[in-house]
Amino acid sequence: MDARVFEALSVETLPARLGGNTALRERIGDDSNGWKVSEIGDGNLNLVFIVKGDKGTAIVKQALPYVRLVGEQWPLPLKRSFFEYHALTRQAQRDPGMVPAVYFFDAEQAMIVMEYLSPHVILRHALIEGRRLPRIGRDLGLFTARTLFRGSDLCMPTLDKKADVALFSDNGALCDITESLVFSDPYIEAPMNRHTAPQLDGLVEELRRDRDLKVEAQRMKHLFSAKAETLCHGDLHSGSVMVSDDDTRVIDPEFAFYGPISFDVGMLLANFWMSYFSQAGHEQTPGERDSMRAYLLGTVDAVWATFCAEFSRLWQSERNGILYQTSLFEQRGDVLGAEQALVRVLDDIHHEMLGFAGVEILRRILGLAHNADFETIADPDRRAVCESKALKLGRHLTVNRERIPGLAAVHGTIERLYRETIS
Ligand code: SR1
Ligand code: MG
Repeated sequence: MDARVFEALSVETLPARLGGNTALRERIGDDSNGWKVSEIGDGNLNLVFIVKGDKGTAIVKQALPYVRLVGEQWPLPLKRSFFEYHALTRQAQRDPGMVPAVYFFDAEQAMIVMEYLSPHVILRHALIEGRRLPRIGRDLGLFTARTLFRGSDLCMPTLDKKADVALFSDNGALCDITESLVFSDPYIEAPMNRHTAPQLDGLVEELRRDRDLKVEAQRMKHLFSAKAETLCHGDLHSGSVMVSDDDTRVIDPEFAFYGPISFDVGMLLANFWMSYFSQAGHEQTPGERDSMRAYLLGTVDAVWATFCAEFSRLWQSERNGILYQTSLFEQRGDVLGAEQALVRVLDDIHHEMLGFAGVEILRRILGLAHNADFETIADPDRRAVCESKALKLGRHLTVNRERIPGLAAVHGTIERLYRETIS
């Protein structure tokens, strides 16, 4: 690519503009005139091209200088592509094989050339179809434990971690999106908010008048903005995971930032719980998706159990950072002290993660960025029933997170809400 000034790619211009790119040619073949290009971006922000040549296929992802979902009136820095690239390289080191391989990065063009994943599909789409993926609970539990532990002061040399905090602190525009869209806008009449109306009007008004909810949502925002604990993916929902029956990959870490360990885990679990409540809107006959619902709760249990087991393993084998040093515990023969500290750390993560899950659920139904799980339920009455149950769960998790003893209690609440009749 010769132009140093940013220029958005298109299906028509891509072969000519990237025809000289060695990394891409090596992967897909030299004959750029024969490359087949299609644009498949269905996210809120970027262009995503599949480029197929005679030797292979690759993905070209390019940031746009504005929010694609809204338009040019909402400018957004191209530098998010730089943060995505740097997050991908760190995640590839911390949990090898779990993110797409990066072939090339161009900062000026805000463009990443990366591995084409096939026969993978977006996890959210698979769950909407009622497809059960056998590996995701374990794979995502390992991914979150490894990336979040290894990116924190539990493991990293503290000067490296502090330098990385400084590097990622410039991803403020993307944090600002989360700070507004997740933690504040859902609780006021923000101009771009929408909800299923008039069916949910009453409940939405009630939630916006709910003082306890507003206070707790702000406490979650406080944690998000102040607890620079580890390098988070930053947007770990089911649209950021690609799956096949025997492989799981995490994509799109452009929202990467230093934040609480609990943030990614909470966002992820929230998306399984929303999928659970959306299933009733996708079944032809009541109860048809009972086994899918059981699978989703089982997947949440598997993510959390795997996360805890792997985090505990890393606690014992890779706790080389400035926190809870072995010199204070194991090296003085105090193994029980190290275990006690681990229990406290996991306990904090557990309660925080429930709060982050709660606000994620609420914002996907009350705010700007909805999810396809609910949006693809065409009948608004049916959709509203599913959404209102999810809203009640979101409120419960956000407000009561510190008193919820464990996931069994959450799943009891979810099953009760599912059985509840809503007129
Ligand atoms: C304006 S961006 C809206 C949402 O899309 C991204 O995937 C993030 O979840 C963000 O909140
Ligand atoms: Mg994304």
